[in-house]
Formats: sequence, C-alpha cells, structure tokens
Amino acid sequence: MERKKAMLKTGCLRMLVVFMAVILCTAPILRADVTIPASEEWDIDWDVHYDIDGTIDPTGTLWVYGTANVLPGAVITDVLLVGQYGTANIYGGDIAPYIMLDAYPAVDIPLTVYGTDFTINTFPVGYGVQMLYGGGTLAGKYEDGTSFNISIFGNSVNLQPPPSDVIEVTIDIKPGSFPNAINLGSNGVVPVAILSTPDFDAMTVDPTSVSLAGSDVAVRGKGKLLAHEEDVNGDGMTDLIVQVETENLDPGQFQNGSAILTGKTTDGTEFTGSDSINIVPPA
Ligand SMILES: [Ca+2]
Ligand SMILES: [Ca+2]
Repeated sequence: MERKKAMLKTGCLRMLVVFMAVILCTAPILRADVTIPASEEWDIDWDVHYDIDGTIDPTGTLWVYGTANVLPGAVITDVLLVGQYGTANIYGGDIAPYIMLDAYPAVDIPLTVYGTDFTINTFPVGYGVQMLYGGGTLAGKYEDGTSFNISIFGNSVNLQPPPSDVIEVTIDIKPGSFPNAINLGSNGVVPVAILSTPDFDAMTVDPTSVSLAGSDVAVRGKGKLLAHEEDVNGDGMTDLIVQVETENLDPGQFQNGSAILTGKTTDGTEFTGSDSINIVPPA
C-alpha cells in the first residue's frame, strides 16, 4: 500500500517535471511570435523569428490587431494572421505559407497588397478589390521585383499598384503673406511658389503638370501659362511661381485646412507639397 502510494507520488512528480519541461521549452517559442496591438501601426521589415533572448523560433507568426505594414526584408515563416478590426498592407517581404483573415462572423478585413502582375488562382487580375469567397492563391511581383505566391484565407483582397516615389516639395501659397486668405468667389488667380532647395530644383518643374486642389495653372492670351521664375524667398535659389484659377479650387480636396499641390518634373518625377489655406467669405 505504502509502496503503491510512493509510486503514485513519483508518477505525479515525473508528470509534473515533464509538464514543467514542456512549459519551459514552449515559453520562448510563444514569445517569438509577434502581436501588433489594436490602435498601433508597425512597419515590419525584420524577421518575425526575432527574439530578444536570442531564441530562434522556426515558425514565427505575426498576429495583427492594429495595422501591419509589411515591407521588403520582412520574414514571416508561419502565418500572417489579421484579426477583426486589424489592417494589413503588404509592400514586400517573405510571407509563407499563408495569410489568414480571421474574423467571426466573416467580415472583409482590409488587406491591401501593392505590386504588379497579379494573378488569383493563376488567373490574371487587375487592380481594385478582388473577391476571394473564402480563399485563393495570390501571386504577383512586389515593387522591388520580388515574386510572391501567398495563400489567402479570407473573403477579399485589395490589389494596388506600388506607391511610386513621390518627392515632397515646399510650397508657399501667396508667397510672403500669411495667413493664406482666399475668397473662392473671386475670379482671380492664386499665386503659389514652388521653392527650390539643395535637393530640389524648381526649374525642373513642368508647369503644365501642376495642380493645386484640382485647379491647374491658369492660361492667358495665346495659351501662355501664368508661371515665372523668381527667387521669392531670397535664399539665392530661383523658385517657380505659378498662378492657379481661384474658382477652380476644390475645397473638397483640402486636407486639414491645407491645399495639396501635385505635379511632375520634366523627367516625369512626381512631387507633392501642401500649404495652409484660409477661406474667407466674399467681401
Ligand atoms: Ca503664404
Ligand atoms: Ca528661393
């Protein structure tokens, strides 16, 4: 009897030791998975195996409850799992073997993949939201030319062209004055300076491509664009001043009280800039 009890005790102890060993072995692996909490946005351009203890997890899972921007250099060896209310933007990296859009009841979780040459289940597809009805295999190329082939378990995926390298430039609406008060009802033009910097030569701007909040550069007389060169801020670098039609400004395109200017240089490089705008009622 005593002997049986002792054996039972030893058995329990042995099981406890095994159990503890399993937990101790398991703990670092659990830590190697990465979770992006809700309301946080992370850029992932590293190996999800990464562990501060130096433990290598052969199956790194990225759990996304906030926003994940998966960039070239990212390595996710197991699953990219996007929870309900999560968002994933895929620009590059190595995701294998699959993306799981995990929501009950099934809702469309925002998953956007940026690239070219997309196919779903080997059929070529264009840009925009593509329905998967539960799943499909998405293949294509990322902006850096890397080919990818990912299984997606979910209902839809938004396919978009790679974000082109748009240069940020400095502009000054109504150069030299502030605030930049504009009466949308006036039939005039609004001067906007595109400033040169050591990194950007405003002389390379193609004025025909410039637009401020939907309004192009004004044309007068025999097709003459209202644009001229002048060092408007006196820093020794010549700037480009364009005049856009006031009545064509679209307030719907203002963002947080700023008007956005877009354009291209003569070699086709896209640029954008913004400056505050203060709409005033007609006098
Ligand atoms: Ca100004
Ligand atoms: Ca200047």
